[in-house]
Amino acid sequence: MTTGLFGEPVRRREDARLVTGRGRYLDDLGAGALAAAFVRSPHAHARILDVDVSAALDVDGLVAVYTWEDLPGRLAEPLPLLIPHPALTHGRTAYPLAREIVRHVGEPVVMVVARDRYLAEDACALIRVDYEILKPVVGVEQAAEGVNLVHDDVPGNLGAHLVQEVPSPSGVSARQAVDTAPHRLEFRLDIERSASMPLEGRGVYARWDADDQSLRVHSSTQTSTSVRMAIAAKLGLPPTKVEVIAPDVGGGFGVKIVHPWPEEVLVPWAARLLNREIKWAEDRREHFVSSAHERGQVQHVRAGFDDDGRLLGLEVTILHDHGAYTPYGIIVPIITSTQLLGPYKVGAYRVEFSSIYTNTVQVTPYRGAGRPQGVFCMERTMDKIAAYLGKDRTEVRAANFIQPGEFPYDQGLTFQDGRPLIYDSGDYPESLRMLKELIGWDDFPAAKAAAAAEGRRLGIGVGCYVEGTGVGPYEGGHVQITSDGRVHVSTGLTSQGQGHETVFAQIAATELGVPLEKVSVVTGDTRRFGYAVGTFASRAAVMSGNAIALACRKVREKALRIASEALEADPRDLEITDGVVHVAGAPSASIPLATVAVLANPLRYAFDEESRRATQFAGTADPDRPPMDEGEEPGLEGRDFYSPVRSTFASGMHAAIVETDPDTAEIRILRYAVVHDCGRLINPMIVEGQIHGGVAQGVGGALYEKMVYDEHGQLLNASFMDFLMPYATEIPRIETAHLETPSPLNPLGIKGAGEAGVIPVSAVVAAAIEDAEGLTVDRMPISPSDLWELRRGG
Ligand code: MCN
Repeated sequence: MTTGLFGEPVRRREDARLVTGRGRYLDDLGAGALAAAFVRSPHAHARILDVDVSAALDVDGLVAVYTWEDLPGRLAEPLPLLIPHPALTHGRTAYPLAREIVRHVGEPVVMVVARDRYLAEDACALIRVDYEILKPVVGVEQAAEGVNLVHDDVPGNLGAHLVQEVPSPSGVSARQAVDTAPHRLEFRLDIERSASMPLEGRGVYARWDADDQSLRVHSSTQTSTSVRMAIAAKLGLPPTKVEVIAPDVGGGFGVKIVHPWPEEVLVPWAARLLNREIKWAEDRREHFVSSAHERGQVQHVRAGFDDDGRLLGLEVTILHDHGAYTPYGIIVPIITSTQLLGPYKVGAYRVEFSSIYTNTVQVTPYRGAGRPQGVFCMERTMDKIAAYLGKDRTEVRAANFIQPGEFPYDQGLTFQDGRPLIYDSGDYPESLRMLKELIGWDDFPAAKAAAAAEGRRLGIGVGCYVEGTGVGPYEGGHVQITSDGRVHVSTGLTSQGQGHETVFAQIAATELGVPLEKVSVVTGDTRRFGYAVGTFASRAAVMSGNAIALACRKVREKALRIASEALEADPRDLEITDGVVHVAGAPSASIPLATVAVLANPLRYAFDEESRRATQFAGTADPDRPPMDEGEEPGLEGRDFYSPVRSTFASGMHAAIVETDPDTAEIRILRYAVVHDCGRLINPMIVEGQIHGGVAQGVGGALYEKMVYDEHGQLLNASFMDFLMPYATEIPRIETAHLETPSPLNPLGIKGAGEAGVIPVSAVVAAAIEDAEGLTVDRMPISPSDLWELRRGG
């Protein structure tokens, strides 16, 4: 019986290779290549007066040194602003190498190419850059005062300002609804900066083929096709002369969607100029100070509600710290503001954000992308309402839920892709019921009281979220069945550890009726599939999954058509089982797919006995027909694209039980439970793995991770010695249950799952700490010293 089909918890086939050291990451490639290294700004804000490279020129093994003045044509222009938005009136991006002004510590100023990385770093150390230090702008609230400017031509450091207002059905504004509600609350939330911290940093390796006048670039990227377009545009090459391949990628978590990174265009440019292979692999400090951060926001909330805790009006004002540049536009605060409402119906809603420049590392999306901040806001609101009214926290949430019969549900907002934000399916009351059962919500008060009798402090918290996933515009899949019966699947988006080799194989095996082990999958290689968007926004399963299914259906139809001629049967009576086409109910009337693949090509190469025998079926063809009918193509292959009308909305609910130490304020998560709904599950084990990883990352955001800048714009904790991330020892066993409400929007009924785990964790942990301590927690993360201060009234 065929196993490993859609819905089965198949083990990840890529893991054996990856965990036994056979993965090929960027820095495993190009052993003999020259190395690039960068002189980066030590100042947060400064004018470059002079760059003196003379001492570096004496370094044995130095090949080239470049500053902005050396960059030709479009390479000398600022990097692209990838997602413009009308509200982003003052979008700014960096030059690949700084031109006159540096705007954050870590900005690249000089590029050095040398025989190896040691020599390149030695040369960097000998380059003298004279700076005139300018006033650094640090801290979003000070920056918003606009006394000192990050960009001279951006008054108030205000990059963007956007208001979205959804009045009540009867036309009442959010302000009015809050002002006239029976009860009101106002509060402020502080969310610190964190960052994607893939264990493998960014990296690029480029080779120029002088004969073919083409570039082959390997990049540790989430978006190989976009990197290709960007390199082609910046270097003035036709895209057909640039191939970009994502090798194994050791995590991305958002930071590797930016395209191109300065290094990603500079290294290929120098490779062509010098006609040499060149590689750059980011080190950890570079990752801290020259890639991207996220999360940092200050949020003010006004909420009005009735006696049952129903939200009648909600006003949220967000100050978003955008760092020095906006390569990804204002996507993060847009996501916060539009997905903040979660699974709830709110009478009237108004959200306003200001996106503020500071002399810190730029902001681009990090797993969850603005949603953890939004969920923190909404879930803190729910908890505060419950506390105010003296109600159970789950009861208040349930009072506000969108009900199962109300889908599709239009929140009246515009999603980040410019389309209306309409939830497609879900069952929030059932999720909450399952979660309460899983964590033992109703039994907790007794456990808490028993612990208290022993002098222990336990607390429980809950948090809900809805996540728009599977954003367009499209993704494609190509499927080929070869004459050995193997199935080759390719899709253009890349993989960073999500298990795509396994799940896409499961989809193809199911659609085509072939054993899983017969299917191989290639992702992220523009030589194999040149049209793609990329892996981010929990979109691969929905987008490439459906595209591959559609391509398989085309191939299946062709296979059945060819087999029906061979078997002299109606194609509608045919089935494919274990790679063999047979007449339903008559397994002996059959033909292997391998043979069908041979028949699909009028030029019949048959290398094995079985296929050779099958070629006799050629004799049944009409002698008056050409060997290949008009419109027909040789081979058993096809490709298709999937383009959704709008995003599909996954959802979930988490609960945690924490214990806080009365003496040391240490915070321990004892239990963590998740109910998750990503529609039909392709592989429950992989989804659980994604949720576990996400929750672990969320625990980092809830308890440990923050970028600490001083008033000079120096990042004080730019190393793994100082920037705390949770180890496995800090992560409890994560209990997971799935609810499957299929999406009506796509053929497979799936929704995304890749970011879900991270989204509500800070809200849940804060709520649990509050419950344990009887304090208010309005910040994320919260460390033992923060808790200590809160206890002291700080
Ligand atoms: N899946 C499934 N059934 C569903 C939905 C998803 O079996 N109904 C499977 C998918 O087939 C896929 C995985 O779950 O193997 C995640 O699917 P999806 O939600 O489509 O997310 P993507 O594959 O698009 O991955 C992107 C997402 C994001 S946005 C970040 S950030 C993130 C994440 O994935 N970065 C990761 N998970 C990561 N995991 C690893 N190991 N490394 C990263 O950098």
